[in-house]
Amino acid sequence: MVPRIADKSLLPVADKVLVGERLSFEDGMALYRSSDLLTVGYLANVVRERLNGNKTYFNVNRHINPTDVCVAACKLCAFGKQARNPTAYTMSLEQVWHTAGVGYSEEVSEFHIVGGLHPQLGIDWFANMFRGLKERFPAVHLKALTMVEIGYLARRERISIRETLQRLRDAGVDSLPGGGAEIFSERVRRIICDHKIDGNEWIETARTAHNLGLKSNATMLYGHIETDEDRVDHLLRLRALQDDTGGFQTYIPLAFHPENTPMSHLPMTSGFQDIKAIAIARLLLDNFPHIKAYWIMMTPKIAQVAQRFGADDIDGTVVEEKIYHDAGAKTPQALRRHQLLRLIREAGREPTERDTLYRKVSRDEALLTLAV
Ligand code: V47
Repeated sequence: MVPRIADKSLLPVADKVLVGERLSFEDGMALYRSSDLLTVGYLANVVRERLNGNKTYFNVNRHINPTDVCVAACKLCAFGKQARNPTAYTMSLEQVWHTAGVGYSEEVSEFHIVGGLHPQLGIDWFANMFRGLKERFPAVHLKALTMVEIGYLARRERISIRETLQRLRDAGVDSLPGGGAEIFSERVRRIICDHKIDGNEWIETARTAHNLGLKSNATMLYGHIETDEDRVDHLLRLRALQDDTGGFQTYIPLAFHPENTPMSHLPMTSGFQDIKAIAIARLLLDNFPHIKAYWIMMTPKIAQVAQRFGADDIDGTVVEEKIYHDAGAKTPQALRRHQLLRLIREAGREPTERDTLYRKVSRDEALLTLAV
């Protein structure tokens, strides 16, 4: 039974969603223009349950940011610093390996490794870092380097994107995270991140990774100076690539955090916008298996509600997040496993621990209750 639809402009969209028909650019615009959050969310939840039933996925992961030195100076970012900034840091390889081990337990299944575009760190440094991590933590999946870092390394080394990815894969990289996509619109990119690869290069780098058998994620940064048209365009360009390669696993909408950035005059996104970003993504990205409500960015409270509005993943324990906390995020830097389980269960969902490739991870619950 379909609930009463308050916003009649959504009727044609609802008809399509309920029979599994693909939505158009205009449908995406109708969804963004609508304030009928309950209808948008209801439709997204139908698709979410069709694809993922009652499961909400999470993982036990650790973020590692080897350096915050960055040549790009993006207006959206509070994390990257110039090398001469006295507060900038770059870890030695030993420090990276040590950081990976801090708080490490057999439970950790993923290291999420991203950093700035450091002019002195070449591909050999990264390859050694990944080899060293694999030697020390052979069972941990390395989800590392955004398309932007791959593009920068390739240019720096004067080698192709394909060769860059091959060399990093041979050194231990198992998949790529979804960062750096920001918003593909040229007009907006010129203002918020003009020194990094453009939208087409991001897409083509992802295509090359997928063609080499490397899975990746995708993101969109919203809540700054982009329009609804830019958002829908971004999502449809991701959908088109996914039609070609099938290499994306999950999509993560990232709300802009303005504090400590050159765009600090902009307001934070609202809960309404955050929930809409999840729900509309679930509806437009019909070929993405998963939509993640990243609790660090959305707050645990909104990420929990999002599990009824299209999301089926809440990310992981994270441990030591820097990019959002440098930009003023007030969320904790880590959540324990039992806290994630509680959030998910209270949303009426079935917590399902996964590895990075969404394979189910089974644990001995009796041992875990001792560990939490
Ligand atoms: O690439 C940077 C964004 C991204 C700000 O793939 C900002 O599983 C908001 O990509 N306000 C990094 N956003 C985070 C990211 C991510 C996170 C969780 C999971 C995965 C995954 C990927 O954060 C950056 C950039 O797009 N970002 N600065 C800021 N001030």
